[in-house]
Parts: sequence; C-alpha cells; structure tokens
Amino acid sequence: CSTSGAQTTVHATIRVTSGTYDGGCQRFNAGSELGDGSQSEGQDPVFRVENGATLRNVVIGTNGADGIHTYNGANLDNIYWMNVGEDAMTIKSSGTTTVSNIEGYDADDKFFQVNAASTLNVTNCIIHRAGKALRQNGGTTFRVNVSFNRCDINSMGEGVFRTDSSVSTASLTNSRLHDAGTICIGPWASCSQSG
Ligand code: DGU
Ligand code: CA
Ligand code: CA
Ligand code: CA
Repeated sequence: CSTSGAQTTVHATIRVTSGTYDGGCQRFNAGSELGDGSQSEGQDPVFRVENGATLRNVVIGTNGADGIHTYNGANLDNIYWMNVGEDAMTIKSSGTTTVSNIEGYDADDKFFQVNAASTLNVTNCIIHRAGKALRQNGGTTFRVNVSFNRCDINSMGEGVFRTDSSVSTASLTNSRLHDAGTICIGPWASCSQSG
C-alpha cells in the first residue's frame, strides 16, 4: 500500500463479521460522524472486526478516529495508520487478535489498547511516535498475553508495554527499539525482551 491511494470517507463504522475484508490499499478517512481523531474518548472506530474475521490492505488516513476495534478475536494484516487518532487498535472483547505487517504514526497516547482478557500476537510492526505501544486498560486486573516479534518501535513518550495487572504477560523478541522509553511498566507477571 502507499499513502497516496484512492481515498474514501467512512461515515459509519465498517463492520467485518466473517471472512476477509480486503481494503485494496485505499485510504480510509474517518468522517466527522466517527470523531475527529483527537484524544476525546467515545469516538467510533473506522473498522470493527469480529469473530476471527480478517481485515487487510488498509490505510487509515489522517482522521483515524478510534482506529480499529476487535471483538472475539480478529486478524489484521497490512494496515498503515497515517496519523493514529484517539488510539490505533482496541481489543474490546476476549479472543486472540493477530496483527501482522503494520505501520503507524503519531498516537498521542496509546497505540494498542486492551480492554478485555485476551491474547494479542503482533509480528512485523513499525510504530513511530506514541505515548506507549500498548496499554492494558488502566485499573484492570484481568490477564492479557501479548507478544511482539520483529517490531521497530521508535519515539515513545513513556514506554512500550504498560499494565496494572499482575497476571498479564508480555514479550518482545527480535525487535529494534529507538528512544522507546521503559519496556515494561507496571506489575507484569512476566515481561521480557530478547533477540
Ligand atoms: O475507563 O474505559 O481509554 O478504550 C475508562 C475507559 C477508557 C477507555 C480507553 C479506550 O479507559 O475508553 O480508549
Ligand atoms: Ca483512550
Ligand atoms: Ca495522532
Ligand atoms: Ca479509544
């Protein structure tokens, strides 16, 4: 995908409930109905991916609103955020979310937000400028298992992984960090970097 592909404005969240939605590398910009891409909570996502469905080949344009929400597990492949909105991707209910081949810029606070007990496996990611790469929802103590493999994480204001749960786990493997702050913030049951 490039950032100069055909553009489309999304006036209502695009819901992917089964199979694969291939965005064809179009640039999907949130319309004002979804939000303004600021740090205001309560914005709607551009995409909602559910029940193990797959979203691929998507550029989220410069109004990113609340990004992508996943429910009951999902697969995201080849996604590019030109300017992350309130956050880039949120796990809204339990399941396994698999994220591959992504790149994103300018999350003022969180890139990945995890709001349910779940597993998140990320491979081949590039994250430029965020407060943190991943935040388990503040004050929650359920278990999240997160792995990042083959990522390049640069310019984090605070750090990479943050939780308030002492049963969650995180691992970062085969990755490059530049100005990424603290890798593990909070009482993680385990949190490691290797490779
Ligand atoms: O408790 O759940 O910032 O999903 C407050 C809310 C808040 C979430 C989160 C998100 O933590 O809205 O973007
Ligand atoms: Ca938020
Ligand atoms: Ca932003
Ligand atoms: Ca959000």
